[in-house]
Amino acid sequence: MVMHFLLVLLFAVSTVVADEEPFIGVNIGTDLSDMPHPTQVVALLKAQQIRHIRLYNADQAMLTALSKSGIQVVISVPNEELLAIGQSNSTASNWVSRNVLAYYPATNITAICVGSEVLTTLPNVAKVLVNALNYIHSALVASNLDRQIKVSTPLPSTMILDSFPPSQAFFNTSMNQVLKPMLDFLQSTQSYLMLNVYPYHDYMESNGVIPLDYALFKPIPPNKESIDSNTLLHYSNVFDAVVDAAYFAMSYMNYTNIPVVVTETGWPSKGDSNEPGATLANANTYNSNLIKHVLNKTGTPKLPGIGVSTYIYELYNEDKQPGALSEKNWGLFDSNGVPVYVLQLTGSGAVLANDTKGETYCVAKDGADPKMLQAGIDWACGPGKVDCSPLLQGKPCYDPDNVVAHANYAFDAYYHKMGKSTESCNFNDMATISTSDPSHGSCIFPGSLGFSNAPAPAPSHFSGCTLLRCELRIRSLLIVIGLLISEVVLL
Ligand SMILES: *[C@@H]1O[C@H](CO)[C@@H](O)[C@H](O)[C@H]1NC(C)=O
Ligand SMILES: *[C@@H]1O[C@H](CO)[C@@H](O)[C@H](O)[C@H]1NC(C)=O
Ligand SMILES: *[C@@H]1O[C@H](CO)[C@@H](O)[C@H](O)[C@H]1NC(C)=O
Ligand SMILES: *[C@@H]1O[C@H](CO)[C@@H](O)[C@H](O)[C@H]1NC(C)=O
Ligand SMILES: *[C@@H]1O[C@H](CO)[C@@H](O)[C@H](O)[C@H]1NC(C)=O
Ligand SMILES: CC(=O)N[C@H]1CO[C@H](CO)[C@@H](O)[C@@H]1O
Repeated sequence: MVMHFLLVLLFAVSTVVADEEPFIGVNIGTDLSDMPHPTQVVALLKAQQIRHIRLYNADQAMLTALSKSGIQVVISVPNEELLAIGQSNSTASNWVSRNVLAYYPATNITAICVGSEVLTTLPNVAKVLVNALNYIHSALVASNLDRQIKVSTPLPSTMILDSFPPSQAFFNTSMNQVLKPMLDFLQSTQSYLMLNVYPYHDYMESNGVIPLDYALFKPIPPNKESIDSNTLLHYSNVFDAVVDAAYFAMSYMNYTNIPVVVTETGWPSKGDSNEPGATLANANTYNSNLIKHVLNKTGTPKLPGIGVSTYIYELYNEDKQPGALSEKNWGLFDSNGVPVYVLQLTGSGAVLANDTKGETYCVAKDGADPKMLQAGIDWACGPGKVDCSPLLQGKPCYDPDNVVAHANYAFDAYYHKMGKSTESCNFNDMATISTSDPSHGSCIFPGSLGFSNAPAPAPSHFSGCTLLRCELRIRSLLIVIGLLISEVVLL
């Protein structure tokens, strides 16, 4: 077995080439009860220097607002429209006229996602997927736009089985009838494999076997790296392992020159009590490290130097997403365009300018009399009608249990409740306005942009299981088994 994979490795020398700089883009889901107007969305994108986005449809107002913005746009054929398009060349050609030709080139459409995760979610549509790809592509050829606009379809990484060690990964063979012509299509049209990668789910569902640091791209000691025993490549994060699994799965089918673009990845900033991995600190760490990793052009262990352009899931928190609390909290921003947390991107170049809000806080003055502070707390939490429940024993802001720390929280909560009026930060002259965020651990102060140094709690439960996530779980178990095996091999 090992020999076999080494041979594949030696002879299937990859010809994937980097023809452009890797970039970071952002997905824009619209399941918000107060979805901002497209002009506001585009204003946010510009303010944040986001130059690549992916839409889940081809919304007319969005595509109009994006006109002449300089932003490169991936549009999508929604799954509901796929059956009709895959059955009729003229329906496909009409779709391209209405949704591409009507906006291009003013709106810089660079790719079309034909459906999303079709093979795993819509088996009846899977049969026409390759037709749909071909029809959409031939409509672009007819308009001489096939070189500017790529056509592909995002796959969930759950389609890759045995993904650790990556060199043994292969596509679920039950999909071969669609996969082979699909990869032929991607190769002959010089398109790319679109892959959705969710280390969050891998981590959550591994029940502690995948170390959090490995999922979050945190530095891990060399002796803790996962080693692919066939290739001796060292893996220091889940993201690279999954992307390499895709490269190996393709090369196993003799496709060695199709680049991978990650169409979705991210981390939720909040979750239900059985989703302990979904925290502000973890979301911030994952997305900050991801951005640095992608823009650093490190590539993956299999293809060092070949950057993997990546779209973060997602721009906004989508409060109308069904399911677990985490499903509503993958966003980088709330509907007002306020960052959910401040990414830590020092030194990574101009993407996602993070400091958009000169936030202020109301805290106890240095040296203030503890008795006076206590009186202020009592007033704020009583007549002042501040929600002081986070200060109760067992709640996030109980510790440190001292009057100054509790006064800071109560004063700041009152100040924000009163719309940050200067008069509301007085408390008998015991309080002062500050620009540094007093949040600590999981105690997030009112007005905080959310960055917190909270250590992530250890995973203790399985998360809820929606249709899609159940599939993810199966793959995670395989990764886990792979990790175990590789550790045994190391020993
Ligand atoms: C779209 O963006 C790419 C990359 O910046 C650029 O090369 C191309 O000319 C743009 N196309 C249009 C139609 O603006
Ligand atoms: C499909 O339509 C395109 C134009 O949109 C045309 O160039 C192509 O030949 C058609 N293909 C088939 C199989 O009819
Ligand atoms: C492979 O795909 C088939 C069809 O979608 C699915 O029923 C099966 O569970 C998958 N196999 C694995 C191991 O995930
Ligand atoms: C890949 O190519 C090799 C050598 O040409 C061939 O032996 C093998 O059967 C091919 N594998 C697949 C899955 O087509
Ligand atoms: C970027 O990659 C270089 C090596 O190519 C490495 O030395 C450097 O530490 C990396 N920077 C970050 C921020 O990861
Ligand atoms: C791109 C950008 O503006 N990054 C900033 C994010 O915030 C940190 C800390 O405030 C700055 O150092 C970065 O320059």
